[in-house]
Amino acid sequence: MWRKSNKTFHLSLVFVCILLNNLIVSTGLFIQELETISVIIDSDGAPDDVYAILYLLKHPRVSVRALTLSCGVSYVEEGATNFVKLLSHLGYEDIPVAAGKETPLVTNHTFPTPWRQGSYNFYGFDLPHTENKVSDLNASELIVSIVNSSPENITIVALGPLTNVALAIQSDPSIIGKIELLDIMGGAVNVPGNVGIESDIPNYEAEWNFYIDPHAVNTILTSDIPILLIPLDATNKVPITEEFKENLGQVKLTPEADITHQFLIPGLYFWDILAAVALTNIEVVTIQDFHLEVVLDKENHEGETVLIEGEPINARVAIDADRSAFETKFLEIINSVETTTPVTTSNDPTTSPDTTPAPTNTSSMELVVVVPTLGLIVLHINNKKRSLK
Ligand SMILES: [Ca+2]
Repeated sequence: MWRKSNKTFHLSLVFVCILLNNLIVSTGLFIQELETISVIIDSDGAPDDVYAILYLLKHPRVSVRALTLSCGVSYVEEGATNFVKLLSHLGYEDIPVAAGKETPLVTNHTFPTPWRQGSYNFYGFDLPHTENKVSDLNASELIVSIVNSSPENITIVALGPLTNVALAIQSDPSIIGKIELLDIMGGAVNVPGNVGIESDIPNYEAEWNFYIDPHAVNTILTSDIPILLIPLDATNKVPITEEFKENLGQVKLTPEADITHQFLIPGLYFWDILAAVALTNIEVVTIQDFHLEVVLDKENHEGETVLIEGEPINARVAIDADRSAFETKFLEIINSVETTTPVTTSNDPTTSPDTTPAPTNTSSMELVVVVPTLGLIVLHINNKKRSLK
């Protein structure tokens, strides 16, 4: 009798396991939720970079290993200092911040000076003083160090000109094989650029990030790094509206949501944050595979993205975006309330004797899955996170 009951129990257990396995295979849900993406964020310190960074910091599947500052909207030293303060304020002290090269590889292109000067006071966002410092390594050195010492491949999210990433792979080409993905906000493939319409520079073909350092773009496009490109073709579909900002102001529950609300500028676009959300939820964009090149020095076309037919594919390109799906996912993450535990480890090779970057912190989240035949399944997922001050 005992044996029969035991056998029945085991058969039931096998049945449940098969059912769960089929659910996992058919939906991919659990596997997707449990994968962690190890990320270095290379940013040019602009206001829209801020909430892209906050989204990645807050996402339960993303482990941010470092933040590096590229030449771009911010001056690199000011941008790096701003981000050290921001990370300290939010409890992410263990994530190293490094300043990059102040100028592009070859050109003397810059964003308009008044835009750059906003970095002197972090665009009006006041943050408390911190004793934490910018890393002693420069940006490309930190990228190389972290990629080489990481036990798993690293994804780089590039939210500004690609100068730092290009310098990193030029200084150590062996890291190319250890870069899982380079997720780039930049370029304009089948749409006009935004340089000429936002400045007195007569270049109407290039997007700003590609315009600033076309030689860095060329270095990346001619490497073998897997590229996900989020150009203006997709970001034009996600404008920042007064309605979105007003709605966020009414529902914000977290410091990250509050800071995002302060940095949102209606009339502009969700440029960098679309690249961040597409990294975790590719369904918010429509992808086509292309061979892309970039114009280096043709007058008034520097940085123009050129699509070449018949050549090997070198980039997965977002040509459209689902605005509603994007906004929903963005709000879901930036406004999620989680339980957290304190930070205990450091990722900065200049301050930690451990050369293997560890996940930054831990927290737990609950993934609630409704299965008609089994009721609720609640998974507790350990993840890196921070303690909010
Ligand atoms: Ca940016």
